[in-house]
Amino acid sequence: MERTLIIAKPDAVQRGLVGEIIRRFEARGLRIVGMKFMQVSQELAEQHYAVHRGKSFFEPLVKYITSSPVVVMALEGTNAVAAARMTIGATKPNEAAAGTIRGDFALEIGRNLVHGSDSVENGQAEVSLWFSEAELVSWPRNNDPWIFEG
Ligand code: IDP
Ligand code: MG
Repeated sequence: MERTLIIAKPDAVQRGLVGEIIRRFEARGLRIVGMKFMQVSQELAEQHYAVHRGKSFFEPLVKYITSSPVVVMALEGTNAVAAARMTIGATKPNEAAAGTIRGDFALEIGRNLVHGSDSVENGQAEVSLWFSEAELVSWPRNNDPWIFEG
């Protein structure tokens, strides 16, 4: 089953939007297989955002994600990566559609509330970066047959 890594970033935690964010992914049908509240280290932030190293926003981005605690989740489901990205909305909140998390709750790119993996490959890699095997739970959900056809 496809997996994606979701982070409710520091602004989401500080603004009390964690429940609202989790609610949207749960309602979508994605199955939670890992979740934790944590302070992100400089090292983990730099690893997670390694692809952006050298860009003008890299340092502010690392500062943002390490500025205050986050809630990180591993979610599973059919097309989990693409579905979660649609639920999150465009990177620039001013371009994010109404009805998406960013489109409903955010205004600026540097305070865009949520991270979601951007490819199936990165979904697997990011879940492995943020969670140990022992922190991930594979479980059958009672309503799976009403969400997953196959
Ligand atoms: P994504 O989070 O929608 O996948 P990415 O392009 O991967 O977007 O960028 C990672 C994060 O870096 C964004 O969510 C945003 O917080 C921040 N970011 C990206 N581009 C900029 C920018 O031009 N200015 C400030 N922050 C940016
Ligand atoms: Mg990205």
